[in-house]
Amino acid sequence: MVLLRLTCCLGLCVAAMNILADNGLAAEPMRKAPVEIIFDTDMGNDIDDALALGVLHALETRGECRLLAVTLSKDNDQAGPFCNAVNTFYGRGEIPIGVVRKGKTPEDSPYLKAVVDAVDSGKPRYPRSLLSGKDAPEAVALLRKTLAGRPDGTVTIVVVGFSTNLARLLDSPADDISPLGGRDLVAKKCRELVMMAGMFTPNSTKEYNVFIDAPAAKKVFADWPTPLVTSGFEIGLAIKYPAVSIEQDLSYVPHHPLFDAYVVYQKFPYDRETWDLTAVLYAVRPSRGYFGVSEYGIISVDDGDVTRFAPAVPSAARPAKHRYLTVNAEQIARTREALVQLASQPPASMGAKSKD
Ligand SMILES: [Ca+2]
Repeated sequence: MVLLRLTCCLGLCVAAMNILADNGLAAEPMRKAPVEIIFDTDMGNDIDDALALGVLHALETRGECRLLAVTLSKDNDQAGPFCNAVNTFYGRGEIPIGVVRKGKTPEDSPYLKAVVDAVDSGKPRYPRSLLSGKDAPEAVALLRKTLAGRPDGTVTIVVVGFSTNLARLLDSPADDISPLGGRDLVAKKCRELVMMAGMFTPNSTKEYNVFIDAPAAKKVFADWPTPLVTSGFEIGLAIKYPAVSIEQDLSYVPHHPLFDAYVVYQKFPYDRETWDLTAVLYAVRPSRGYFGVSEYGIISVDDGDVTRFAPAVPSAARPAKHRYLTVNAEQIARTREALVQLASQPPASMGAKSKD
């Protein structure tokens, strides 16, 4: 009898484990090392970059990721200081910041100004140590230094702007930082690239992060040596961040940099697509079922700067390492809720609990 019950119990356990495995949950232990993240952003062009940085800080506070560096693909001197101010707000002003030189979209951004130039009683509203992008290291040098300093196969790069810095990284030569050229350094140190880029629907058109620097995007899709997952335009489009969360959930402080940025980006109140937020959420929590993932294939950029996905051909010489995210109605609701909770989570110093 005891043996029978034990056998049944084991059977149920196996069944439960199978269910967990089917949901992708058993693949990860309950506690694991934080995901090591480099965040490459065109901060200043759209407000979702700012919320995505807030989400990363919340996930780090929860012990789920570690933000190693922030690199900018928007060539504006306030982009780096804005990121430094947000990092400082969340208690992590020491996170290194690298900036692009001779990059795309140098125009000023009202929301960068709203945070960087904010002054109260003669003092900066949002303290920061980086006063101008001119004082920051160049992005590719910082990418190389950051990768070289980490164990092999550990770093996840999340790019939510143009591929300018990543394309230049691939082409970077051996130097004092590393004896490896950029592509070999990426192959050795990077675990995965997660992008917000492209569009993967039957009537796809060209997408901003791709066409603003199409040669760079083409190079990354053609030459990036690690697995790559991208959140296409249609994913963030389907999941809107609610204005009510900006209006009410960030009021735990008199002044919040994400609030100040959000309300000047467009006429407030407005809901905004979560393009970049979806990429960071997937990068840190790939197995939580927030999204579906396509089969492996090869993504390329056509002559019209539109992304094209080709399923893997088993006999092909080129390995198929590219996937894109999908989302259904249930996932849209659940992912939006997760993003709201994360983007509005206070800094650790204000009482947010770390898992540790
Ligand atoms: Ca962006």
